[in-house]
Amino acid sequence: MEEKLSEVNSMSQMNKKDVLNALERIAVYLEIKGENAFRVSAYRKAAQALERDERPLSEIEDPSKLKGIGKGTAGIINDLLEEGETSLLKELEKEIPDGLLPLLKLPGLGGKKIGKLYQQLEVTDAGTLRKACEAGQVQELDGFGKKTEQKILEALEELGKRPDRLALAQVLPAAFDLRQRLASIDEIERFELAGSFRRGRETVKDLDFIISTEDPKTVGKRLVSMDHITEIIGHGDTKVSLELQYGDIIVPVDFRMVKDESFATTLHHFTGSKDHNVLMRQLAKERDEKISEYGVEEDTGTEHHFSTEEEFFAHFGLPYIPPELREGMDELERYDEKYELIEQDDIRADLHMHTTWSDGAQSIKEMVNVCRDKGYDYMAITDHSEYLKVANGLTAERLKRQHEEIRELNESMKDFTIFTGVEMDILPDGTLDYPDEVLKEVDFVIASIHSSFQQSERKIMDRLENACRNPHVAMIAHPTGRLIGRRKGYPVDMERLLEVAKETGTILELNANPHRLDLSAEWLKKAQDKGVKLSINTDAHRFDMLDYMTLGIKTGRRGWLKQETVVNTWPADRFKKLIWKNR
Ligand code: DGT
Ligand code: CA
Ligand code: CA
Ligand code: ZN
Repeated sequence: MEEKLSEVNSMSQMNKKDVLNALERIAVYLEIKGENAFRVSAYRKAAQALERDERPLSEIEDPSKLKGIGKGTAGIINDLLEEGETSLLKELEKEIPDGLLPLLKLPGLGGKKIGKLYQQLEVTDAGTLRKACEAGQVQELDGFGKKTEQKILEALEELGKRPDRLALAQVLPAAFDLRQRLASIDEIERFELAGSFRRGRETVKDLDFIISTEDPKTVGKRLVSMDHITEIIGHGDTKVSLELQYGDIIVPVDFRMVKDESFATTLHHFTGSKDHNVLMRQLAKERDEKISEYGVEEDTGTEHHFSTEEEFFAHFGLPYIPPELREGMDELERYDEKYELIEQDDIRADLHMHTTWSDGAQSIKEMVNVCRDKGYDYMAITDHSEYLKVANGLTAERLKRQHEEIRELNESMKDFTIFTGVEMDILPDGTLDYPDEVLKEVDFVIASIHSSFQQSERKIMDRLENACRNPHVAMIAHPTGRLIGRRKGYPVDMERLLEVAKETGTILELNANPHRLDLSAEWLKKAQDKGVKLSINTDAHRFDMLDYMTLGIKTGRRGWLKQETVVNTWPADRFKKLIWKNR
């Protein structure tokens, strides 16, 4: 399955979060420049005023009328809204060295302190900061000391360390870009991205490309002269290993070049997993055959080549085992063509997404159009509820108005259904953000946790259970709240949650955002075995994020999900019965 992810950040209009971020960036830049505190705080105050006001930006006609926003800052806000940029920010970006912003991540360093380092010691990035620390210059500055200097050095060390594995989300730009480039190299006959990426793992160590070509020398030369390369690790006749930089992420990539007759076997070998390969080799051995990267050899010396992986598996009397299942567990015995493993074409709806009504970047109509283009039959619009102020969550009143608009739009379409919905916060005390009188009018109510992650497992479970037991709640979104490689999530007794979900008929989500992939494949498997209903959704905040569905499907396949388990593969009327039953 190929990802169709379009370029990230394409032409999105600014939403409230973007504007708040831009104002904060201006404030930080001014601090670094050493501007007076009054001017700096004007931008922070403006951001706070916007954040406090619960209307969407489109409804705030004159920001200067809000308390805390002056004429000057209002002008900047209008620029941001109308142009998506402002000359002030652009000038500051030009003036202040790029390398200073990452230093904000170091503990104890804010805009003011970074300003001192920049102005007095000419620090411009992590490297110059380290040198200044090592020379003992930092401890001499006002407001710094020996201890601070030591702490900064230690933090720099941590910052410089490469993580062992990269989250899927971090390698997507590289995967996307490299696929395009390989497609444009004439000497390449076909290529495929193999390894853990192809198997759909949440994190990867590197990317592995398999390339078939008659002219590996030329291809190799073209590979080592690409953009983004920071280091050539190896450059041989059949293998090129590179490190490429995308944003602040360094991605190691292996390219293996083979003749086309060996492509399928090589692809299989480097798709792995290692454990799956061990199983295949055992199987071959029982038949007095040997699998190598290049083909299958009988003990008579005859070598077999295959033009596809299907033929390779068929040689051993096996069906085509999807890459997501190749983990060296029981896939060889357990998988056959009758197993209705979820696939992209089964998906008829996306049931979790945001619009400009809360913190999304596109209007309802724009999201609807993209979902229709994808060939879906139905969808749900699920903006945030009132509690999530940072995301401009909807009051009951605004929710009602939005749903009127959705119903109207729905009336105008015969072949497509838009369900009204909401992503409602489960509050820290376990109560829900809207009363039942509001919820009973909504088709698809999602409940989710965005706050008080530090609570005990017991408290968290009370919150989740309470939500499941409300007859109007149809689904729990991103059930653990984790962000891969960044945040563990809140403590969940997952066995218990599966039981409650099963008992109450609550759907659990597989959130397809590559930072989340929540639930994980391991829990999906258990959920399905227990008879819990699941749904794969993108949680898109921009229309290009609706493409994340493909990544969700991959994770679902790793969890051996069947089409029937995933409710957004059901026809619209069957889905509608499900969400309205028992209410
Ligand atoms: P990772 O760690 O995310 O890069 O995971 P993989 O699976 O992509 O691992 P990688 O890049 O080291 O190797 C790609 C595949 O090549 C791996 O899944 C199976 C195959 N492979 C690599 N080394 C061995 C080996 O020593 N024995 C066997 N049987 N297969 C191997
Ligand atoms: Ca790999
Ligand atoms: Ca590799
Ligand atoms: Zn959401």
